[in-house]
Amino acid sequence: MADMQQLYDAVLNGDANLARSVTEKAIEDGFPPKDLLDSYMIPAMDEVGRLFEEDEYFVPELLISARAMKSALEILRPLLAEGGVEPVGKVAIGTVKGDLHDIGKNLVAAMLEGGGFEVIDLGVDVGPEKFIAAVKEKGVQVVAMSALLTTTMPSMKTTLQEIQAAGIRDQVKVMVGGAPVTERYASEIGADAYSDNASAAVTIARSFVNG
Ligand code: B1M
Repeated sequence: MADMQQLYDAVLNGDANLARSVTEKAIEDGFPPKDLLDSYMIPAMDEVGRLFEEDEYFVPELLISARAMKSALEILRPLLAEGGVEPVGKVAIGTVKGDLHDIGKNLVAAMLEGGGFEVIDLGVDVGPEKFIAAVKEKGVQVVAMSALLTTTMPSMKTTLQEIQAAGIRDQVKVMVGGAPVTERYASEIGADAYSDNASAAVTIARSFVNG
């Protein structure tokens, strides 16, 4: 019988191989995929977020936990889709035009997935047209933009202006983040929220979809 505490610990400690093998064993043993996610993996990621906020975990620990979570999720994702489990919401995330940094963006995407969101990862160097297409064609409720360069931060403003010009601003909440971005900048450009870390981004996205 799979030891489910091991799954929680594997995500918490960033052990991707163990996370994968316990998940495989649990599925073989007949554990419902959604229980694995809701009762062990998401609580472990919540704990990772808490430890990060309390300065007990740092970026490397976040990254390895996110990787462990992702490797177990790869097994669960098709099973969850089959079971018709609805995601809590849909987010399109990308690093803005001109910017190729993706470590922080990937971490935010993995934490959002861990938080039960369907994440459409648009990648890096993402222009306004791709964010707009995700809102129009995929029905995302949240657009999340990341920038690591002071020279690419204005792409966030341009994207917001183009979302407005496309007439879809009221259909979507926009969140921004990345090392040089500030709360003040977010409010100046008319974003709905700023987040300085991946775990807070999940809390904000949840507040958006829960009204
Ligand atoms: Co670049 N780089 N880089 N770089 N790079 C920085 C950002 C820099 C600060 C280094 C420095 O000079 N000290 C500097 C920017 C200066 C500035 O503009 N103020 C810089 C520069 C100048 C450049 C180049 C221009 C260098 C050159 O070619 N001359 C070039 C630009 C390329 C381009 O993008 N067009 C460049 C290239 C690169 C590499 C390709 C080598 C590599 C990126 C690899 C990759 O991402 N795949 C790289 C790296 C690794 C860095 C540093 C060292 C690390 C960035 C990182 O990954 N941090 C960085 C210096 C530093 O930060 N110490 C630097 C870890 C990551 C987890 O943190 O992304 O901040 P971060 O994400 C956090 C939060 O910000 C937040 O959550 C994350 C987790 O808590 N967050 C969000 C991020 N996005 C969010 C979105 C949200 C919410 C929260 O929702 C919307």
